[in-house]
Amino acid sequence: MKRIKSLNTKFAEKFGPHVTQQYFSPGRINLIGEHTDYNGGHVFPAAITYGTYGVARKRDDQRILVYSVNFEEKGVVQLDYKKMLFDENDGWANYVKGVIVQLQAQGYKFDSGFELLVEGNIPNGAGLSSSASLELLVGVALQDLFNLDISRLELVKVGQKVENQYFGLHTGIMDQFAIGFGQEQKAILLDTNTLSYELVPIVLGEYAIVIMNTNKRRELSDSKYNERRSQCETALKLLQTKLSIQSLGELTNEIFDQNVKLINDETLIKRARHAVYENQRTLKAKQALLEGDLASFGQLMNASHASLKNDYEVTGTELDTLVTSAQKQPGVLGARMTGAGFGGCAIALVKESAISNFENKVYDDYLNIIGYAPKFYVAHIGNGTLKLED
Ligand code: GAF
Repeated sequence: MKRIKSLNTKFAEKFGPHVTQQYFSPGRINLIGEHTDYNGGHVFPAAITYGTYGVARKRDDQRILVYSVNFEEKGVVQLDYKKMLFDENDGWANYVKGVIVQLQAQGYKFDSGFELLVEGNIPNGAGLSSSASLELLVGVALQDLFNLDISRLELVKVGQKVENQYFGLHTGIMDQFAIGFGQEQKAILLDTNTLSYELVPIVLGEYAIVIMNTNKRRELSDSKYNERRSQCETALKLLQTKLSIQSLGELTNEIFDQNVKLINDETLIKRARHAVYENQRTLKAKQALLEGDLASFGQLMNASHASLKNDYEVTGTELDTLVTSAQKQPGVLGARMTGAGFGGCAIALVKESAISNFENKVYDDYLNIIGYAPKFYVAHIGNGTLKLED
């Protein structure tokens, strides 16, 4: 494989010629089911073929040396098992530390240092989960190098804990799960309440999923994300004064509507309504995909975006501009933002023969309104994190 060869060459330049192990960890898109994963609802993501590559080897001493081709300016970052606290100066390498800290907390031992070189081709900060991709890459590499007896699900949870405890971002488990368990041409319907999941074939016939990148840098998104989560938790507590439920994901739209008065705050009602309705839409979307009813799937995508815009308020001008333009183009069945929102990417279900016209038209609309260009990628659905054989 050409890429492995070039990564090994870069590894040898940085660390000397050694026998190495190679890994790949994908990014993800979410087809539908947004901001439902911390509300006990369903999500419907898939791993994509963009991702993070890693080359690693164990050292004979205790030194940890890591290098990212994407952050060359950082050079080789030296880490120390005894100094694993977050340090802004370490930049991307904090993810490596976060994974080590979580694994150590669970009793896993590292009997030596290691070298790791990574290179990713997930568009940066685009909401396609470059961070979860890196977390799983590091987790799987360490599992392999140090023969750690840890299951894939535990590694997925380690990744989530890195976000929650190391970085203080109260995310759900969707991203790490999609990246850890993804399969070629399959979407994952995950019940975040039980962690049971179903792999659903993505059969799109003459249609394709086009990823549209706003190229908007995500600002303040972390605090807004955490705020949305705590608003949902407050709404849940108010509903629990009468309903015996553990999460918003247990509610049907009808039961929510009948009890909505328990939530005495307009903003909280909107947040909870999104979580409940989006969960129901996700279940319908999975059924539509299974039945090959792409028209209904597209309608559900459109409804999802409207709810994320009006009730959850996580879209913003850039995502709305892309999605509004996308939805009115010929050959489009539906479009919506994907991921956390506040910038990042949207996806559209587009007839393959119409893609080039679609991209031109959406590009022009976006440039006219926003003042800078968006970017497009056709999504290919690939496998979860794995060790590569050369
Ligand atoms: C981010 C989070 F990491 C996920 O857990 C999920 O909540 C998503 O935003 C929104 O659906 O990607």
